[in-house]
Formats: sequence, structure tokens, C-alpha cells
Amino acid sequence: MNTDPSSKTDLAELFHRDGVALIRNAVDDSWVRLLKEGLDKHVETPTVRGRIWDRDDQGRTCFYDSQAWQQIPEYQKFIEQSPIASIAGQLLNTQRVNFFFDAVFVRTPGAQFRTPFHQDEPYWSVKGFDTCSIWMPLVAVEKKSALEFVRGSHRWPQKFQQTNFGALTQDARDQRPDKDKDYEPFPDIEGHREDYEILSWDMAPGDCVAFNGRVIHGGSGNLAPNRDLKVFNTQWLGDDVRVCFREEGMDPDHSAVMREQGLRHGDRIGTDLYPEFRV
Ligand SMILES: O=C(O)CCC(=O)C(=O)O
Repeated sequence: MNTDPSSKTDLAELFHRDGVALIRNAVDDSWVRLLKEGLDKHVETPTVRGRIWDRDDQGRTCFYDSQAWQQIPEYQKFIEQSPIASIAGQLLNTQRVNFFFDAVFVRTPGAQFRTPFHQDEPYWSVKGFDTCSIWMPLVAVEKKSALEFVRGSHRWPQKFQQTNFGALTQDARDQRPDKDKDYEPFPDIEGHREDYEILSWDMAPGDCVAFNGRVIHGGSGNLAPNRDLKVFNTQWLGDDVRVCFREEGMDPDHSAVMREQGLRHGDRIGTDLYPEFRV
């Protein structure tokens, strides 16, 4: 693993301060190959949660799915055996992390669709500061097409109305009820890019970018005609995170499976669904 800051402590501090950290060569080629094999199977046999987020008039698509690790052995092996859990633990400054879920974002060559700026935590069935999502492109991605982050926004105190992805995808599962209308309107980052410190990087397979679930992020897409984008993402939970069933909607909504497992609002997350790693 090759990190820009000079030590592991520096990296955790940077993650804590900025809400995002780039880690070059986080995993080696064999892990990237394994995930690509898994992804090829996965796009052929999506879970019930899989959907095309966007299809343009030239047939270019952005496919999204989540929590496939229990049916894709390659993903399970990566989660259980690669360095990824210890990277999450290191950034969250803890000896134990729970795996939350995996997600994939697959864009066909030239796809322009850009993910709207948003925060992740307000959509999740958990709440807490100590979260870490690890976004890992399995193919090279140019800075202009990579995920973008508003530096330090994980510490902003406001509660924002979040994007209703259902308005974009027309998919009933993406609809967000209008329950956060008393929150502040989401800032127009795209329209005022010069007012924000926006970070993104050219990335190679094996690099990853880790980010806090509260940091504002979006972009990605905007691909050159001959470039596709395949991203494998894992989410990790640290010490202060607790189960949270939200009125304003959850995506992915884990509340039903959590309740089946006996988890209640306010519990520390656990069970076989969210395996714990000592790191
Ligand atoms: O890759 C993308 O386009 C979106 C990624 C994202 O929003 C996330 O991982 O939370």
C-alpha cells in the first residue's frame, strides 16, 4: 500500500480532517482481477436490488447494485481476506470494524451520466460519524470522470435535503419521501464549483479513495468515448455507529432485514449480515 502522506497516522488524520483520503496501490493486481471476475458474473445475475440508474439515447448505461457479497464468492473473499478491512480500521482509528455492504457502479464506454452530489449517511439504515466507504475503480479512470468530494464537508453542521434519486431513475425503489423538507436545501455545488474545494484524482486499478459517509460527493461519469468505468465499493462502520430507521427513506433500505435479525433502532450493528473484523 502506498499512501501519499508519510505515515499511517498521517493518513488517518487526513481522513479525519478532510473526510476523504486517496490510497494508491491499496490492493494488488490479483485482488483487482478477482473482483473483475466477480463483477462479470454479477452484471449477468444482478440481485433483486440491481437496476439501471441511467440509460441515454445512445444506449449507454450506468448499472447499480448493492449487497451482492453473499452471492458472489469473489466479493466475499475480497471482503474477508484482502487488506480492505484493515485499511478501514486504520482510517477509523479502531481495532474492530463491521462490514456494512458492497455496491457496484458500472458505466458503459462514453457514458456521460454523473452522480448528483449527495451525502451517504442520510440514506443509510445506520447513523454515526465513524463510517468509511472505499470506492475502488477496477479500470483506470481520469480525474474528470472520477468521484469528486467537497473537502471537509463531513463536518458541516447543517442537515440537507438530499437528492431524490427516484426523480432521476424513475425507479420506485429510489423514491425518497418528502420527509426532510424542513432541512436546508442541498447546496448547488455544480453551479458554484469555484466556491468549494473539490477533490478528485486520476486513479489506476488498485488505487482507492476512502470517504466518510457524511462527506458531500458526486460526479463520476462524463467518460471519454472509449472509456468505461467499473467501480467496486465497500462500506465500513466504526465505533459510534448505531442502527437508525429513518422516516425520510433509506437506500439501500436494510430496515426489514435488520429487524428480521433482531436489530433495533439504536443497537450497535452486528449479526452475520454485517460481519465484524478485528484489525
Ligand atoms: O460511482 C458513482 O458514480 C457513485 C458513487 C457513490 O455515490 C458512492 O459510492 O456513495
